[in-house]
Amino acid sequence: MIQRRDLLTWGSMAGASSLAPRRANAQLCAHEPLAFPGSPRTTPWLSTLPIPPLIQPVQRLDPAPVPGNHQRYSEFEPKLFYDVNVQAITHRFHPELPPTPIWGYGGMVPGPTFHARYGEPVLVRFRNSLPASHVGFGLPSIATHLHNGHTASESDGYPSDFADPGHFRDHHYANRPAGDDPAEIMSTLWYHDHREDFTAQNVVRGLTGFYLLFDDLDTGNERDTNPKAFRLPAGAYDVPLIFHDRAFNADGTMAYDVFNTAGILGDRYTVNNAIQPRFEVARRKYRFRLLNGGPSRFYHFALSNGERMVQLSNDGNMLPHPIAVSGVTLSPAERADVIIDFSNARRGDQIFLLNQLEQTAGEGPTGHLMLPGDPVLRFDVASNDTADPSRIPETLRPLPRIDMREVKQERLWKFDYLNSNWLVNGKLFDTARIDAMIKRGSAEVWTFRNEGTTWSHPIHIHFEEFQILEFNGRRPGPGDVNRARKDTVRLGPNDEIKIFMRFRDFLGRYVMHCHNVLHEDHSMMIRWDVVP
Ligand SMILES: [Cu+2]
Repeated sequence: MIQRRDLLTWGSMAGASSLAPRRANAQLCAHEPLAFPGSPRTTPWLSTLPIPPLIQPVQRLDPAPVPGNHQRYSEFEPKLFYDVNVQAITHRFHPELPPTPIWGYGGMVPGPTFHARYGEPVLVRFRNSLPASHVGFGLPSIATHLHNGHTASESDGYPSDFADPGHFRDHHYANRPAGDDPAEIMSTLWYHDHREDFTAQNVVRGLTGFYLLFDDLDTGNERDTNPKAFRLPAGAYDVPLIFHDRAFNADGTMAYDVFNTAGILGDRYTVNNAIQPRFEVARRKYRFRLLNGGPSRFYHFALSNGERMVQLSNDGNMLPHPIAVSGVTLSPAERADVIIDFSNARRGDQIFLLNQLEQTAGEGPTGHLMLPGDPVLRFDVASNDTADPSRIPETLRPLPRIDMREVKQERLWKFDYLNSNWLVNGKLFDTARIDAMIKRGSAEVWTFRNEGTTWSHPIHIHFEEFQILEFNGRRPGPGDVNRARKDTVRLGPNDEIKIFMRFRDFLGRYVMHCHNVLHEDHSMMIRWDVVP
């Protein structure tokens, strides 16, 4: 008999599709009710998948940026400047729903996608043009975090570094690997709001976007003639997908429960902020960048035709080698780049991307798989064939070495709940209290322990990636997708995870927090500082 706990541990999801169906009556083409009942009816597959446009740089920023506000500015002098105006607009999540008020970077949801390159530092100005008189959920005050950029503290979107309406904040992204180590190069990042106490509301209001990094191996060119280039599917075949579950009021406006401090589950799945869209695909390979945008739902993604996907990365980090998987589990903020190959599909086939992970209101995922699962996105296999010069390399990026002699400090972080608050080591977050002082140039071992019994906490550390030393006493083995660099790790009930990380390059304050953003806001977060 399969125990519930077994399903919550890493790696076991891969074989879990052989479980007996829990909901044998689930219909792939019908609307599946989720945990937040009451959204108006929507017909699935009416919308085509929206693809956020690429952001374009501007010639100059006015007023000019102040180099003295940034660490190592002249060393990583920005080559490109971007101006992102954060605006209140309306958006249609579905053709059968009326436009509803949202906030968008550049006035769109998701915000525009960055294509950034290593060795090409950029400066991004986020301007707050939100209405100061806003009514409803969300606070018109922004702190933008590039998750998980290797970013100087003052550009990292520290929760109290916010800009109110009429103000802006400049973010300097060096686009330089941690410790100048090529093994630390990242690929799929995203930017989102991190305003103290209001991250959940502002993210649900729409403040998210993709930031994709390229380098000499992952070049974004599938016809690259450099023999070392990965030549992964690129251009129109490299598709970012952000998943949310949302709820709507009877009048079609977005719903939110400001009194919920545990976790909000919507009854409509959106992909790139369209409810259950369809996407026409050619019979070839695609790179999909899967991102769980939250706020609180966990997913296990699988394909309705039973085909496997090839997982390239875990969070923003390439694996040492690609791994064929039957499904991908993502907690809020986790990412996975996967290859889906449609070359064996028949013209006219409809293939569904399914969420199979069961989660009920007020709790984390149960660990049970719903079979066949909730259809989230429909792939329509097109009638015309397209050339496919892309490939899946055998080797991606080696893992950075772990040298335990560099470890100067071990720390234990206990995650628990008391009286509507979510605590770390028994404390609420305080922007002014330093919970860990870390010497630059050192490494540390941290242990995360979940002392709760119902919620899984996706624990996210800013700035530096970590590697899992032990998951409940067991080291991830070769072929395990969690033998990887990570920036967010799912800490299930009673789980204990031990990680290794280095602290390099920049000084200042950062945070570690639960990325169920309702827990983050109430107030499961700590401050840690890198000091000389
Ligand atoms: Cu949590």
